[in-house]
Amino acid sequence: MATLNDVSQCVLDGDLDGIKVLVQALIDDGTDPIVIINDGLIAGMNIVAPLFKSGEMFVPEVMESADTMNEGMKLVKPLITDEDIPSKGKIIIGTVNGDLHDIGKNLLVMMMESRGYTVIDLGVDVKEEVFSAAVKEHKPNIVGMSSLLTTTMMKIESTIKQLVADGVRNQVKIIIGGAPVTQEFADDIGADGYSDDASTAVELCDLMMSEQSSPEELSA
Ligand code: B1M
Repeated sequence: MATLNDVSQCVLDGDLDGIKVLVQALIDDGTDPIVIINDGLIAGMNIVAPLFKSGEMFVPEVMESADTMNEGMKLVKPLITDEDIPSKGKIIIGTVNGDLHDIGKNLLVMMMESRGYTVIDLGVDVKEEVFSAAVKEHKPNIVGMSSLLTTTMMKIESTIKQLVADGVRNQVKIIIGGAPVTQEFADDIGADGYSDDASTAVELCDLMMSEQSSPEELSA
């Protein structure tokens, strides 16, 4: 008989075929879909994150695990309503203006989603005003910006300036990352947080959300 531990292990192994069989078996056995998500699928990704951080898993393996989790989610999602899984918070993510690199950003998106965040991925080459319009429209808790080029790093700063000019800077926390970005740079340009890898970025968001009493307070 399939168990929740088998599901977690399957996510860890990135076993796309196995996950469908296991999740369907648990559904057929009458296991609560929310339990399958929290104690099977997400629990599996929670094992992946520290292994990636410690260098015991690499980018392609983490992506396979995230794909496997998503494959399992496809089976359980129709059985639940959105209200059944409260979002941990909303985050807008994009690679900044002029920059087309998205592998690290996509990894971050997958890890954020697997940790229960609602993620709005704006993609690559995201202009300053597009970030700002998205903040106004979606009212996220956090904005994440990725830059991989020394030539586009300053677009993070110009995006922050755009948010200030449009009066929405204080409604969000801002985290930044990408190969050329440093904590010192983040401090200089007035970002709220910096991380050099995707799993620490998720931990940083968890910390920011725990410090944030309520979205209403941030937007006050
Ligand atoms: Co480009 N590229 N690239 N490239 N590329 C680099 C970045 C480069 C360092 C290579 C080199 O010369 N050694 C160099 C930049 C030099 C510099 O600015 N100092 C470079 C260059 C020059 C260029 C072009 C200008 C080349 C050219 O055309 N002459 C061009 C620019 C295009 C553009 O963006 N306008 C270009 C193009 C490309 C490809 C399209 C071919 C491809 C991108 C494909 C894609 O992303 N879909 C590409 C690639 C693949 C790379 C390298 C080889 C790998 C980047 C990568 O995906 N790493 C890269 C060299 C390198 O980094 N070793 C290079 C894996 C990924 C998981 O890591 O994105 O760093 P990374 O993400 C990490 C952390 O940084 C962090 O988490 C991730 C890990 O957990 N992180 C965040 C990332 N974003 C975060 C956001 C956060 C928090 C953490 O909060 C919001």
